[in-house]
Amino acid sequence: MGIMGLWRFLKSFSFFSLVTGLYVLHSSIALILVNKEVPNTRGMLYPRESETREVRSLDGIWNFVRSDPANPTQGIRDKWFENDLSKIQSTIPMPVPASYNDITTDNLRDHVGTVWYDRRFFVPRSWSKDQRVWLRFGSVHYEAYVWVNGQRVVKHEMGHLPFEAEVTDVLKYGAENLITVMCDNALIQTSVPQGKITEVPNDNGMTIVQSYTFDFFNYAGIHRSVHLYTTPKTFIEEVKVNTNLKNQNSEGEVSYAVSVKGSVVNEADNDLHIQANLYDKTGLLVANATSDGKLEGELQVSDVKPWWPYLMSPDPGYLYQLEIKLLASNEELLDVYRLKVGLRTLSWDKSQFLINGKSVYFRGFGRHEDSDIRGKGLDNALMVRDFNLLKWIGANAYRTSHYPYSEESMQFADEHGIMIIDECPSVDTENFSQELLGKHKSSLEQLIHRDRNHPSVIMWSIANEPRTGNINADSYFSLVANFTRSLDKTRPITAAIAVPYTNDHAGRHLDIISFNRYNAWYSNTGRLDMVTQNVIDEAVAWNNAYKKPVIMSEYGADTLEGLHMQPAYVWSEEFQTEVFSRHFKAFDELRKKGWFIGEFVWNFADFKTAQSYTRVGGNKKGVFTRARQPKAVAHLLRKRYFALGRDLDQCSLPEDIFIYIAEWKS
Ligand code: GCB
Repeated sequence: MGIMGLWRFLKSFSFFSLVTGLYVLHSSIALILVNKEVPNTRGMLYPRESETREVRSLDGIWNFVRSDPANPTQGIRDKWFENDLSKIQSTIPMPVPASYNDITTDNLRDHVGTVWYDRRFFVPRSWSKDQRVWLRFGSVHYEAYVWVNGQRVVKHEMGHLPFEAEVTDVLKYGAENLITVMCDNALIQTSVPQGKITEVPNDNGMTIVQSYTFDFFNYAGIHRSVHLYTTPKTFIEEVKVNTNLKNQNSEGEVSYAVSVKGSVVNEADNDLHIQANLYDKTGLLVANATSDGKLEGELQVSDVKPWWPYLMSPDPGYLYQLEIKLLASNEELLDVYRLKVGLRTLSWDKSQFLINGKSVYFRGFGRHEDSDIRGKGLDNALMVRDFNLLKWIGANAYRTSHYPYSEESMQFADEHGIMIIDECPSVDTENFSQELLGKHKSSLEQLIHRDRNHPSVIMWSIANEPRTGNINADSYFSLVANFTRSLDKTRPITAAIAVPYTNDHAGRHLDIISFNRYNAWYSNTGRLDMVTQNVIDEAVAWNNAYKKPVIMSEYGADTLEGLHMQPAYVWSEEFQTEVFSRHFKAFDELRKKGWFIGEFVWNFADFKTAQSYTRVGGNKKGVFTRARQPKAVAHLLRKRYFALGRDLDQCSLPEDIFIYIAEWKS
């Protein structure tokens, strides 16, 4: 049985029953999990042009074919990658980047299994000269197999994270080339996130059905940009940056570690060295260092402009440019890579989280990468609009619920001073197993590797609503948290927990406790009088249980835009407004206690879900509609977030925040 032959076996109902069997076993017997090594990914620097590198985009309209769900491996067996897909069957046009689900008018939306993309592209003759060429995908959900000119160059499992392959030797220079991608959206019990594939009867016989416990729609396809880029033969493969502030934030330190790959390195040319230059926003050189015989070093910066979050400083998101030059022993310039760095320090203790020594109160959102037509496809217009709305409403943070967001949005967050709780794709984690643990750790390794240099990333979230009531969650999350710390000690770890604190087995492995709760919605539906005290009691209980800072990471109510009902009634704009207001009251009580450090609304905008009788066209808990227009509650939230900004961080208020009503006589 070949690789894809295994697909049918593993992802079919027989696998499902196997997993069901294991689940029964897990519930009664403690699992023994082993801390196995996770392979480190290499490279993954965002593709950037420089005097030694060229970047070309392969975005555009590709050709697309869906496999027969009952025969998902046919394309592999029949070698569809050897020639244009259009020579085998009729193709349809498919935009890249985009989810494929909402593009057509037929039911591609609910397709389960493999789909194929291909396109032709030209590689200039000049690229054949003494350099390497790389093919890089920003993200393909969920699993991707990639061929260039009929040769398989890379396979990657895990959505929302980049992967790449060197294609120097498979390309035809000064000629046309063919790229073919097979993408598989099937989620099983050992994928991250998990899902189940079942075979069920329908009117025509049997059909394959995908199910999952999380509510956001399992959009799939080539979600982010595809790039070809060049590097010299000996090149900068990795850059790791750490920053620190000293002397009341007046002096800064940037430490960097570079790794290099290439022939010169293998010849043990010990004189390969790095020249690092740091420029401020105006382009002025503020620090430089040449590390002799070493690929790491430190830059000292005086009169530093720290990286501050939005509304915590009049000049938030201050970024320097770090220029890394790789030089040979004869000072020949081998490679140049530039990246933006923000100078800041993070610290935390049992009651607070501090940035540059100042205590932070998070006022933010859980979000989704989701929009009409594009699904989870990268869209710059949407991204810029979202940041404009975040700033308009006075938020200073968001959580990348429930998977890593685009690299472009991480760069944008750096520039705008928006703090990110960076979440890996583990949602509703259950049926803990050794294989799942390996994939979960790998998702964190890839995430941290990709995002470790972003000043905006201030915390790692290792899961959303894991089933931590299961006794096996203890050893599982101890291993996941320790692994995360082994990769990055400079940021705290959290997870958004939804089980009651009395059942939880994971909180003790975290640095910061985040909890999700839907008072007046999923519990005590409609009871606005049962919000404030419940929120206070639960936050206090979490703090008592673990003596750690506490965040409310989700609260909210589904709201149909334009539905008005007075007195407030579920789904109306009035109800959402009152639910928020009752939470605000609880948060202000909790803030006085000193360890309650943030409030995150669920959700920034309405988003698509799987079909369900609890959802009308999707999850409507957005403060903004899916088209990114404010619901009534947005205006209330804006007043609160700016009021908090003024009281806690002395920010100034936008002129239009209060509407003139009348002269009040007090
Ligand atoms: C949750 C989940 C989130 C859902 C939300 C809801 O607890 O973390 O992914 O969308 O509830 O609205 O049901």
